[in-house]
Amino acid sequence: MRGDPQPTAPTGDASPFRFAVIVARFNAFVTDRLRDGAVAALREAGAADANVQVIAVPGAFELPQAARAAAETGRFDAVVCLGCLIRGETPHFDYIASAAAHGIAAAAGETGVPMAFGVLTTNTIEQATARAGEGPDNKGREAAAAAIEMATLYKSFSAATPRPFGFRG
Ligand code: DLZ
Repeated sequence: MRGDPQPTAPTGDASPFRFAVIVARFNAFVTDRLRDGAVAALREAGAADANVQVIAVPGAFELPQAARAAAETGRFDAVVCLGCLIRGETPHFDYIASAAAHGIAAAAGETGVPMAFGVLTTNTIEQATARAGEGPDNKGREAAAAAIEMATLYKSFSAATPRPFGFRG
């Protein structure tokens, strides 16, 4: 039997953080809803509107470029990347999906700014819209929750007192 695929960690308090929400316009009928879910989740977790900047890019291929550029400004504690690829509709689905996933992971690793992956890769339009509805199953919401959790984690690292290697006290 399949386990619960939803993240189990608490969303946490978004109020100390600044977020970039980067949204691909391609398949906007889905990505607009992912964006709305992400922004709603950030607000509900306490993020001020002034601390949530929504940035549009043409398609999922451009998400890593914009995510990296946003992170390099130093103005964001976390980046939420949102897009939608539908296999039957997208001839180079695998190339774009791979470029987006690897590019976002690389940008997060190299900039030190956490980035959440809210890019749908589905076989059908129905599967995509089912993951972008109102409510907790919206993958934009899930990506926002991941961004809050990671921003909180990174903050805890910077607040931690360094200890010598091997210290056990
Ligand atoms: C070109 C293209 C195609 C065919 N399909 C999608 C898609 O399903 N989802 C998406 O976000 N973007 C798609 N794109 C656009 C590319 O991501 C990119 O914007 C263009 O190739 C320009 O670089």
